[in-house]
Amino acid sequence: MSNDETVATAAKPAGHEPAPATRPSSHVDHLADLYRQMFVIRRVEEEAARAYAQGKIGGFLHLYIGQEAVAVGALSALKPDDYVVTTYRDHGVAIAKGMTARAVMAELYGKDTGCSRGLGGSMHMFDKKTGMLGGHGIVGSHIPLAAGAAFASKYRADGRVTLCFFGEGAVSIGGFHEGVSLAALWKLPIVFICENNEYSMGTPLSRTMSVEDVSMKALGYGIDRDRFFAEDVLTVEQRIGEAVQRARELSLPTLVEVRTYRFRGHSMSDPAKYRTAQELEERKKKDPVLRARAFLVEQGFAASRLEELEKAVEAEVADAVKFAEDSPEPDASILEPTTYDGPFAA
Ligand SMILES: Cc1ncc(C[n+]2csc(CCOP(=O)(O)OP(=O)(O)O)c2C)c(N)n1
Repeated sequence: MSNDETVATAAKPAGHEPAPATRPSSHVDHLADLYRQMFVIRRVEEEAARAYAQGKIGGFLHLYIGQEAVAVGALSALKPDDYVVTTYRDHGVAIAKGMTARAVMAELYGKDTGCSRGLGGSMHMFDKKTGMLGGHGIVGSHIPLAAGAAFASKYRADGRVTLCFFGEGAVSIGGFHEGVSLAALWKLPIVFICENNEYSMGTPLSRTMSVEDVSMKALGYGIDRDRFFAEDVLTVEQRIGEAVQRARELSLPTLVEVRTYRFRGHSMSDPAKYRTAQELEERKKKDPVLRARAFLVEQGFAASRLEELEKAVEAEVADAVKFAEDSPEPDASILEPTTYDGPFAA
């Protein structure tokens, strides 16, 4: 299957044009910004893995390393006040949605300065300000929630679009079908993005689904679909952008299957023995972060600017780690108002 694989949809039956060979400088600057975001995510997670190994981060830690082009490309197609809902593999989406490396790292460390005041940890990145509606730990459970957010937007006519990310493991779960069914029925402004990274924990897709083309599920609900590889962040931005436009302008949902690959285990405790070293090495050759970097160089982005950009990212990430380490633990008194007397208390 090539990187340009295109699935014809009712809204766009024609094939997609390949990206132009050279781009004007504003496009190069745009690519540089996408690369910067991916590099921040990569470096934040590498530092998180190190801190986890040192026992500074507890609980689960599901890394997004290898999948960065999906979050960064997709969220680049959104407006700032649009909504996003995702799974426990949420650090990349959180940063791409505009959350700071500090807020994410401090949450990972369980500190009071984290986005959820250290109470949520890795799987519960949440930030009302940026429209980041989580971070959800139960596979597929957030898909109806995302449909609900999109319903609210339609009801209020606020023009917002919701992006909902999930893994291919969620597609056989009831919540997926409930969410997609309602979105189709009520014509909700939402894009369902299945990040097909080939494994649900250690189980390959071929052992969980009779039809391996996840996007085909859209046919059963009469909605548009798309399917492509996510090695090039600009491709992701363009293709998700088409679905976002359909949601915003026509209030129609789309199911998009984005083919990707995670370079680390499912979580930090997974040695990933279900795949060969050779398979991993082959996939690393298509690393979306390195690919964007190489493309920038090819497009004439000055080496000095690249060095400056990468230094700034390193400084931002080092600052986030220091911030998390220096921040206080949440005081135990936070448990009472968040459990009994908070805004949701009876
Ligand atoms: C309802 C439910 N069942 C099982 C689990 C345990 N679990 C956590 S992640 C996961 C695999 C999900 O794989 P996938 O949806 O493909 O996402 P990926 O981890 O590959 O990003 C499972 C079974 C869970 N969290 N929720």
